[in-house]
Amino acid sequence: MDRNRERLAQNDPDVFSALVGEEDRQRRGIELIPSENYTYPEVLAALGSVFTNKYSEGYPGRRYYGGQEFTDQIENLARERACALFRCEHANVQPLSGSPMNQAVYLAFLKPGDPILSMDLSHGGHLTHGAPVSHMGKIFNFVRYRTHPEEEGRIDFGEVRELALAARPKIVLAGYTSYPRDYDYAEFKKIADEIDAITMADVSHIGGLIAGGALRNPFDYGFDIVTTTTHKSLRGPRGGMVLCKKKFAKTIDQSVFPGLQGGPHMNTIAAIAIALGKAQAPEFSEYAMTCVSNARALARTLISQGASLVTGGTDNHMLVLDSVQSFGINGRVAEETLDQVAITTNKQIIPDDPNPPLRPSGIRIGTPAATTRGFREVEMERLGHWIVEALAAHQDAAALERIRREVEQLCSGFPVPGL
Ligand code: DSN
Repeated sequence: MDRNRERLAQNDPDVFSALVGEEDRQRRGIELIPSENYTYPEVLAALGSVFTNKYSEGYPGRRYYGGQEFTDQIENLARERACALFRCEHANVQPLSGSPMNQAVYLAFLKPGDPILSMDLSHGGHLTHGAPVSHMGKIFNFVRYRTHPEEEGRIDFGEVRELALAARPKIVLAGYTSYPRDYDYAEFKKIADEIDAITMADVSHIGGLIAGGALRNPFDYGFDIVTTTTHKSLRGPRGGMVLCKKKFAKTIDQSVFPGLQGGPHMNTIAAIAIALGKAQAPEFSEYAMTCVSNARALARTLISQGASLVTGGTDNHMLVLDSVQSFGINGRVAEETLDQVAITTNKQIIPDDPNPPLRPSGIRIGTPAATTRGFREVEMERLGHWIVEALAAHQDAAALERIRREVEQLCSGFPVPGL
């Protein structure tokens, strides 16, 4: 045991026992929540480092506190690596996580009441894309596009254009949190150009897949601003980045600090630099491609067993399973059933869901964490069979117990990084 861990065990056994419990949970079962991952041991080391002691308001070379030679080094490194990886001109790596990251962009360009076009939460958009319950949804006038069953659950760009021409939003936002397809950024850009709007993509879920070349990069289609969290498919610490064209750099930087935030979390920025460095290696590209091929293998298995997936499949790392249609159970029951067999997923509303968010009609399933752990198509197929078996037998305690043992047996052959 390392010295700091030993001190924690001795000095705060309550926190230590929860930590050990969580390590055991992560080791025993498999994580299939699409927004989660197992980060690198190096990232864990940086997060627990003395960079957490430091206040660094401002930006490299222009700080409000002394003692910044090493914080400047790591923030510059993170910014340079982000720009190289995403082929962009400027990166702000200070957002504390996804919500402030998106808020900083809105507050940089919009006044209260201004229109912005985004994906409806109930059709796959994120809470921070203007859900009525969010503060941003109350401050700005979010106009929402949706997906359509007659378009196989895809976006209808005719509708996006009509909404854009009618509302004349200042920002056209492409981004999702529960949509298993890639986006056609060229179409969004064409529509935004017609009304002279800023193009913003929130690629939080797929940042790692874009960095690894497995999905389209919005900057290749002329987008102005891309936001991404760093802890999902990018495999870094919990944090956020705003990437943009040079002409927006100053406005974005001022909006993050001093506009919205105070001191950046320098231990997180050190960890972001590490994750971005790892993402520059050729193996990361292989990882990104495997997240996608694993998702396809899982989708094929589920569909072949009669399960119903929103949009009929996946282009990315994520599947949205309609548990009501497939197994006659709501997403909460499905999530709890899979918890019992050591497979972690999350309940999820599906487009035009008649059920409420805490008892929605589906679950989300994703591959980034399982892929990090070394799962390949053969393991995804086994998981697919267990998922179907467990959901179909959700009231059969003996069957669930047997499946749990089988899942744990499989997981024992795939160590969690850092554990
Ligand atoms: N909560 C994240 C997700 O699961 O998609 C997004 O913030």
